[in-house]
Amino acid sequence: MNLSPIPIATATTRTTCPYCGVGCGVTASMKPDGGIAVSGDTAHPANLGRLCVKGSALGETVDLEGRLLYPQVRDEHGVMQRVSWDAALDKVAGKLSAIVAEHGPDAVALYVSGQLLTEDYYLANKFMKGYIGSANIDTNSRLCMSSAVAGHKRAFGEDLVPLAYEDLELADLVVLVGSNAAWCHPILFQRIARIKETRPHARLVVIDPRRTATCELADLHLPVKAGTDVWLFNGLLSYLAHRGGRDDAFIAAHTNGLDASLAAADADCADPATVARICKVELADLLAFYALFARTERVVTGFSMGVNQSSAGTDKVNSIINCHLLTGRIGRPGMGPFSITGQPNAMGGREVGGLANMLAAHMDLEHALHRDIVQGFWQSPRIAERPGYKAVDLFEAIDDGRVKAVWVMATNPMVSLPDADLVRRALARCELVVSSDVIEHTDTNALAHVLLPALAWGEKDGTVTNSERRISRQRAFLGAPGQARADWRIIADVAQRMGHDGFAFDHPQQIFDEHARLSAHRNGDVDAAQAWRRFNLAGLCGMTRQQYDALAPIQWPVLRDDDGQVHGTARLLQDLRFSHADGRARLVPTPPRWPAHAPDDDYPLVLNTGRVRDQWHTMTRTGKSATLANHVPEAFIDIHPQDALLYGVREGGLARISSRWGAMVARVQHGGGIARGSVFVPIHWNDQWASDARVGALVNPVVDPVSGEPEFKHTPVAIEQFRVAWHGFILTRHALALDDITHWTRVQGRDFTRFELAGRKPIDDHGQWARQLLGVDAPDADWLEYLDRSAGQYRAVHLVDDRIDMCLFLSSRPDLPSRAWLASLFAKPRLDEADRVGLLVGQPIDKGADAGPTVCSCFGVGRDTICEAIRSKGLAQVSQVTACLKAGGNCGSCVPEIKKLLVEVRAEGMEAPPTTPN
Ligand SMILES: Nc1nc2c(c(=O)[nH]1)N[C@H]1C(S)=C(S)[C@@H](COP(=O)(O)OP(=O)(O)OC[C@H]3O[C@@H](n4cnc5c(=O)[nH]c(N)nc54)[C@H](O)[C@@H]3O)O[C@H]1N2
Ligand SMILES: Nc1nc2c(c(=O)[nH]1)N[C@H]1C(S)=C(S)[C@@H](COP(=O)(O)OP(=O)(O)OC[C@H]3O[C@@H](n4cnc5c(=O)[nH]c(N)nc54)[C@H](O)[C@@H]3O)O[C@H]1N2
Ligand code: SF4
Ligand SMILES: [Mo]
Repeated sequence: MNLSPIPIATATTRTTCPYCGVGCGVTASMKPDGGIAVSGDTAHPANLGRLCVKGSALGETVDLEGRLLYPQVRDEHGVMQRVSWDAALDKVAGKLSAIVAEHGPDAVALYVSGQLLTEDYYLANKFMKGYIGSANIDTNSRLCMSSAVAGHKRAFGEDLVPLAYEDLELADLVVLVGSNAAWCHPILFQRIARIKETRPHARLVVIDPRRTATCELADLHLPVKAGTDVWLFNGLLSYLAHRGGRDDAFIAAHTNGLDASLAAADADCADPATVARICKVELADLLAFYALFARTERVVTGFSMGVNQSSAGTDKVNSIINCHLLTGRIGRPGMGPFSITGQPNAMGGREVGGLANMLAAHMDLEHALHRDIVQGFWQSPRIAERPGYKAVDLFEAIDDGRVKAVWVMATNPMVSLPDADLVRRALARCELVVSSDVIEHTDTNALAHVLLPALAWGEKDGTVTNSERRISRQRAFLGAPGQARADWRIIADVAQRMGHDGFAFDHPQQIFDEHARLSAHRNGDVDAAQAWRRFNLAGLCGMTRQQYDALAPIQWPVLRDDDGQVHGTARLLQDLRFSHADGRARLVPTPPRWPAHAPDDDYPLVLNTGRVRDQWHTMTRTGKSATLANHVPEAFIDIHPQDALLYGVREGGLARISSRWGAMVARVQHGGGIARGSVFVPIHWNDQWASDARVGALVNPVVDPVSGEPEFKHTPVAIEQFRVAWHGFILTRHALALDDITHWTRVQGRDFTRFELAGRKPIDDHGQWARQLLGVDAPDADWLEYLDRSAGQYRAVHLVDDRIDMCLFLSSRPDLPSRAWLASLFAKPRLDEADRVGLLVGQPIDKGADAGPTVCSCFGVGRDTICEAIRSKGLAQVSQVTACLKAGGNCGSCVPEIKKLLVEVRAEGMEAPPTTPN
């Protein structure tokens, strides 16, 4: 089968990156070899032409390998069978109708995603709330942005992100709380980094329990004890109120709630020494931060998952916003609280009301007038009247049978929800599990009864909204592969089969128009004062298809002035009119409280989970790219060296961590800037990529009481050595069955797949074992092998026509040869004698042939190459490294790491730093 994407556009197409909430503009065009060339769109205001490494590697992820291309239904033997669209849609519609008829609308649910386009999202929400008549639609944004949404609603009366990216450049102080923006929002972070070059007085403070790449450029890093942010910001509120910085005129004219909030803050946090002790930061550093905040007018406080994903997430958000309200630092250039959104359309989902406790267009489910407005506009037969299940509750309701059917769209809950083993059990019990996805084999799809193939990025067409409320078009430049259909169309197909009108669309522009009209519907009417909302797309109503296709990125609210001119809004709240009925903002009392579960003797460490630079979530798309696999090739458990000693685990070896909910195995590493008492594990790896590295299985399912967002960053765990008899790895051009191997992990290479292995069962006959595993049985095969039984080392190589076909290395210890060097042999059309000798010796014969683990993914520059250049050429600055090796010269995501290497090489007296095997 041809796995190339199908071009439909001849010219360059301007579209938007499908990964993070920065929302960078991308241009895509065909390369002469049939591949897709992707570059940054210089005209897009979010990135002005820059892309991070994930965006730059998009072209590597659009092939059809692994794609879900046809509808499938599980047969009575549990085997997936390809079926026609009619059969699949009839099955979904028929079964949903039957369950609703028998058990009522609340017995079915949709679980959707911030990776849907606004048009898809709008329709899913309309289908569920207006036609099925239940609010059982929740989204993975519950796991991500819901604390920010709840915090905004409490403070502002509406879910508003007041500022624009430009405000970060106008700020004199940027505070990043629980955000590793250098890795997770790289282009935004580079905008911050560049201000420091042009305005050296500007300051960056990072508040994170880990010393992340983001801290490399910070003037001050406060390594707070996990979960203590509310103490820190209550302490700041108290400091500002009593020692200077408060804006009494603003407080009197525009806020409520000061007294109660200040009383709550003063009660526990008035004394900085106490706060410093609780937060485990140096008192001098804390006071330096408080004083800097107090004296700097233009402050932006950016926050992300270290804030939201907490059992006190909403209070963390409000404790931050309180400080901006007390100082009146909102609605003006260069200042304000700034929720940094994760997914490409986290914001679009909020606009259409995709959460189980919201209605469409920023209206409230629990408000009778709002329900009337929405139902009247939709002319729908019903409207949900009470909130549905939030994500974690939803899967519990599936587990105990209250919900009997779930349709999952564009998310992978088997990996990304807390207590993920419960999710497995729930889905296995559920009468009907439908999954709309673009990839065939995912952990969630393995449990689905019906798989519906959706169009992927590059094929789909619609709009997304980024962190600064900017609506941008995603445009198709590839044709629909196989029988894949747009998500909105699949929803409309099912709705219509269930007998619902209101879904007769044949282009996303019509859906966008309906969404825009609803946002303006009775918005600001005198007889509907309680339905006034900032979210308004009046200026985008009635666009023609051509206008929609040509839509330039624009920030909402989008209004039309008296001359008919359409204009967006860069900065909100300049008029200081908040969306509460009295027009005022609220300071919210946030009495501090500890995370739900504290470590104890059985589970003495705190598990913190998050992202690495070059992977996206459950790796269904980024996992395909060899460029992106290099930076962090396998899952790891980052632990402080002293804790490693204490618990008997060793860097480079395997360890098992377990919690009351589940367990996983990964490689131990140091160097992630982690404090004692905690471990950090990336969220990305799952059953498609490793035998046992799904961290969601361990995460406690405790949620924030207001937002329902899970406590992803704080689960008590235990760690122990994972004992094995041998370690090994394979690089191969072929598929492999590894069912009998104790532990494995898979890494995408450019011309091969790499497997890291470890086994419990000792191997007797290495040669026979290796030939069987690799499937090399021909007696005349070009097979080289070497065994040193006493050292416990074995190496085997299979060549075909002098070209390397596969190689396997085993050792009783995890001290195996460099994979980077072996990978380079796969690019060679034939191996020479030196390569063959090197293979058997287990290291390159030429000095310098080993680049080490990749630091710069854009130019493929390894750590050893960089360290060697620093040493031999006496380099002292990142710019010199870039001039010499190009590293760091494209997307810039690796600049913090190069900086660190410069320091380390010099500090260690010309020794390269140790790392895990690459
Ligand atoms: N490379 C990459 N980029 C991404 C994504 C991806 O998968 N890969 N996903 C996108 C999505 S959906 C999201 S939501 C964003 C997430 O972006 P971020 O929120 O920046 O990323 P995380 O790594 O989840 O967590 C951020 C930091 O919170 C810290 N933290 C943990 N506990 C606490 C605490 O109690 N207090 C404080 N102050 N900090 C704490 C962690 O140590 C971590 O460094 O990234 C987006 N961008
Ligand atoms: N332990 C831990 N867990 C976490 C987090 C954490 O920090 N720690 N973070 C949470 C956060 S913030 C988030 S956002 C979630 C993300 O978690 P998920 O949403 O589960 O992760 P993804 O891998 O992005 O899943 C997207 C799925 O949709 C598919 N897909 C891609 N494009 C399309 C499309 O156009 N249409 C359809 N129908 N399918 C598509 C992909 O193949 C993939 O299977 O993880 C959450 N889980
Ligand atoms: S920062 Fe990177 S991942 Fe995020 S939108 Fe831009 S290019 Fe895409
Ligand atoms: Mo997210």
